Amino acid sequence: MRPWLIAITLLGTAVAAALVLASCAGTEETTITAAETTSLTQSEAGSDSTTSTPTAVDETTSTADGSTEGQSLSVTATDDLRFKPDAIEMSPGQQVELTFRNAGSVQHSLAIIKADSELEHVLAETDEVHRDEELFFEIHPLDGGAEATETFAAPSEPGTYVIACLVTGHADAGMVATLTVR
Ligand SMILES: [Cu+2]
Repeated sequence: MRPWLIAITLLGTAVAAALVLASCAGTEETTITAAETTSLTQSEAGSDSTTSTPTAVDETTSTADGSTEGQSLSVTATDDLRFKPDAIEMSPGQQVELTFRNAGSVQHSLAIIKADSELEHVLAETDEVHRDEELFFEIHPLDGGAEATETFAAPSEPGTYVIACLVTGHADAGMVATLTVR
């Protein structure tokens, strides 16, 4: 073998070895990065899900604590006959600014029914005057896309109240939510 051929062969081997080393190192790095990314994603996802729950609790807690302060609430009605959220809280007698938004296309209303009333009784009541006595608060039916904001004092009696849409058939179909006063 001629000296220059040996040199090229050695060089070739060295380059090949270097390439193998480089690719090994590259693979390891990629693996570590992928593992780190995975663990980061998991911890981020974990912290997200743990922070989102306390956030919701915090809102409820802070509003429940601020019994002397006013509270702003927003409730949305949808055409699948649901209120979102389907459970709200108020402190007894607290000033509440309630924004009711109809995100659907048909009419929806929002009524808060007294704790000592049966929902079925209120819905079956044909005498409007008598029925109004059962209602603690009502935002009359809004057209689809409409929004109304009203301020009122929360019930002074702690307990569970029913929020219902009084558009015919809606509450019966499940368009109810819960108001907890405590
Ligand atoms: Cu409705």
